[in-house]
Amino acid sequence: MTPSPADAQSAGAPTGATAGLTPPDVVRCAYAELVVTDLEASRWFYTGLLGLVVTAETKDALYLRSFEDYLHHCLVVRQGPVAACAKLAYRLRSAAELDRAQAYLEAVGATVRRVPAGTTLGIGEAVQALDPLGFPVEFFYEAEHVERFTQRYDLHGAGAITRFDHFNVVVPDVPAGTRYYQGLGFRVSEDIRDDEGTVYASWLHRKATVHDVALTGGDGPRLHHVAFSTHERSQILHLCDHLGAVRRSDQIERGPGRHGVTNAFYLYLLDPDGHRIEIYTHDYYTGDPDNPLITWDVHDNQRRDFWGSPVVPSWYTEASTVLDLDGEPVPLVERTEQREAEVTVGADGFSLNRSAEGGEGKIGQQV
Ligand code: 4SX
Ligand code: FE2
Ligand code: CA
Repeated sequence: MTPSPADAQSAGAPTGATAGLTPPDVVRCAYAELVVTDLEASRWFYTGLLGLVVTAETKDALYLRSFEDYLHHCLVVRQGPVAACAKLAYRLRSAAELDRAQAYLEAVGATVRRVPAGTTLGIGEAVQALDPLGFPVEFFYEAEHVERFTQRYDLHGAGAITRFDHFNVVVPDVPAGTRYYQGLGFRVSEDIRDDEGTVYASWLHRKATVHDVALTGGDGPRLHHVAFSTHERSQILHLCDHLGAVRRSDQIERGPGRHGVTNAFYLYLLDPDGHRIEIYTHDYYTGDPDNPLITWDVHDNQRRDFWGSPVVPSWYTEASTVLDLDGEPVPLVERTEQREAEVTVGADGFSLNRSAEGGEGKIGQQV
């Protein structure tokens, strides 16, 4: 961990097309829409295992919320021909921000459309766009309020999901993606770099947690994962036990562990279509205006797992296709810069723990 470059937060100052425009006031990441190929298999995963609450259900979709949600949903799971991500939605501070969102996205060259209330069940008027990074995004304020189940402990299972936490997206050019989100008013909390100036990943936030969105370097646009938070680590461990008990431990992709970046306790699951779902807890408060940026060296073996556990190769290579506003897959752009899994020997777990001593990584000794 080294101090960050002093200019890291100012890099997103609006220039060119957005000069003079005020970006929309984004409160937080709010919900994702995933296309799945077997709704019944997904129903088991999202309600039977994760315990998400069904707010509404149609012939081909489930509208799900976590125990703290009072908005209609934080996840839509919709049946379709091919597994994909159909939407990443952000909540605005008021309905007046819709015009700002539309103007801003048009200025950065996005394909934008304004949709009336009810276009998505439970959601008011919205601005939808294929953003400059190639992702289907939505900005909304109005949404249907439903009962908040915070204290319905009679309904909380041992693995209760409290909140929606973040999106993680794969983009070929992390600095360009970071500048785009900074222009939208997001602040960088952490990143992963090397000495030659290559940026491998960055984490950006609007709400006072480490992130609402993270950018992972790779062929993109693709969705890397969506993350839900629990109150406690024990709830994450229970989900592992639950999967073991039903002989579905193969749906555990990575973890449980402690992230270096964000400090969060984590678990990555694969839903029945291979969409990656992270369960996350214990990151830290970032709401002060001078929250310090943390930069990790890509060779620091504790950056992605604080205990030095290897990252499985699939975590670096696999991600979900994203759809454009017409439901067509968005073509991939290859990453031209170095890839993290290549510069860290093997997939991971082989790099330096104590770089000052020039020592060997803990697992490299064993092969
Ligand atoms: O793998 S990392 O420790 O870099 C990491 C990945 C940290 C926080 C996250 O939410 C994540 O997905
Ligand atoms: Fe994450
Ligand atoms: Ca490594």
